[in-house]
Amino acid sequence: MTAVLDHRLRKVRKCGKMFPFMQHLKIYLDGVFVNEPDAKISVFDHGLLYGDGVFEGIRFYNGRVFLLEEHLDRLFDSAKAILLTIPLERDALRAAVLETCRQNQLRDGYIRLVVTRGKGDLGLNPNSCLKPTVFIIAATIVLYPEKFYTEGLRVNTVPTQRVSPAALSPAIKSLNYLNNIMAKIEGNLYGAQESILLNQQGFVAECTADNIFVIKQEQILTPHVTDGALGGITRRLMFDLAKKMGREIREANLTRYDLFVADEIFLTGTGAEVVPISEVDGRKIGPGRVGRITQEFIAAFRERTQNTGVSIY
Ligand code: PXG
Repeated sequence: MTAVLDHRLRKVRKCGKMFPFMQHLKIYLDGVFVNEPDAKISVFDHGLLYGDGVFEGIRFYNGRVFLLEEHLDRLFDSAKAILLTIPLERDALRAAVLETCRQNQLRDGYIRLVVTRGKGDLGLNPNSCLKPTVFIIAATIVLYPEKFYTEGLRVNTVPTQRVSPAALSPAIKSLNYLNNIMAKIEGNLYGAQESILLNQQGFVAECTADNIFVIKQEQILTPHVTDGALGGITRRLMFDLAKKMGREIREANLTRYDLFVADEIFLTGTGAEVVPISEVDGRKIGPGRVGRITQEFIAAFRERTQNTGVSIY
């Protein structure tokens, strides 16, 4: 083992990037790139103390950042909604995202772009925070195993309701994910692979990090964003892909019953991509294999990821 490691280390020294797993990630932190062990923020940062901040999860495929402008739009909107001024112009932020990918010599992976309220005092008043903290991580992503895409996920609806838009808009992609995490914990307790949240009226909202689509007799339905769904960027892409496929997606109030009797269900998200559902609360969905329309969306999505995006190199 030692011999193998020594051999690898020699190669790393000689070839630099041959074994990137043995090197530290380079993290963008407030304008500079630092090695991951040195990428530290204050324990007084309100992002940590209160979840006061916003973020985006972005994918890059084949050397191109996928739907980057849409993610920047949403980040700036989330920040505006919480009266947080991002301390970089949009062009500079875009450049920082691309440079973070380059610094890590990656062509496929996942970007976490985070803006926190910054360091303040122990009170929750954001006025004590003088400068927002910006950091960007670009890394490889651990995907769902391929069998999830061929066999589908077992999911459960959970007791935790999606936070009401009157309390905190689910459209804001904030650093406070406890609502989603509670739902995830409940799903874990049921042995589910993902959890579906309902809103206070009992309508389906979304999953912990994904939007949901239901197909019944060729009709494709998805909850309204006003039912508590994040305006997912992958969700929006589905409308575009559907149009190209000669299909239509309609927004609707959906109940658990609509899930139980669906012909097909799939989830969409930056992390999960397009992933089929095979079971909801013990009810098998459709014929027990990935449905035909879901397969069409998966194929169209994959094609789009490989052929579009902002070039990194
Ligand atoms: N709903 C919620 C609550 C989300 O957080 C989505 C829907 C899907 O949106 P997009 O724009 O990605 O299609 C999200 C997205 C993670 C992670 O690391 C979470 C998201 C995205 C990327 C990574 O858990 N959330």
